[in-house]
Amino acid sequence: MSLTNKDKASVKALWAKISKSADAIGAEALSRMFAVYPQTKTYFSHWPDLGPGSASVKSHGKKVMGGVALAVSKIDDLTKGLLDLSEQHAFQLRVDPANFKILIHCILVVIATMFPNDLSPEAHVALDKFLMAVALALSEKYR
Ligand code: HNI
Repeated sequence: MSLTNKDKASVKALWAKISKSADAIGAEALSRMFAVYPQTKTYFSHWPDLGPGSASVKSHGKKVMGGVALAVSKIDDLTKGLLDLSEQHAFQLRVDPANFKILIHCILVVIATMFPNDLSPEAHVALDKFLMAVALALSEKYR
């Protein structure tokens, strides 16, 4: 399931098109995660407002997509590139890594709804493989 050079090129090409909308993608993906998988809200109970469009959702959506941008830039070695983020989620934030798959699913759904013309089946496969590799890399420090 590792990313081929073709997958990497496809992810980079897609990212070049959609990255200017990264903040909006992040906010929408988080809102969907909270709506569709409400158990994920427990990690954010310290926020004043978890509703869609809230300041917290917007600012955190931006941070998450900053992590995705980092991953795109480290696509050749995601394990190393995301090690600090993995460590933070494992030891400070104590997020169950099963949740990574939930959020990347939401990110994929949001990209599909916002950019239907850019998500050919080939781009979809590459993005899916990339996001799964991101979730795996984020899980590294839990081992
Ligand atoms: Ni996550 C903080 C990236 C999935 C719970 N998260 C961050 C930060 C980044 C980040 C970047 C900010 C770190 C910092 O401030 O230095 N998180 C990512 C990425 C993914 C992800 C790239 C997966 C694609 N995080 C998740 C999931 C959960 C989660 C699935 C829980 C369901 N993350 C958190 C929490 C924080 C956090 C909680 C701290 C937020 C806060 O403001 O308190």
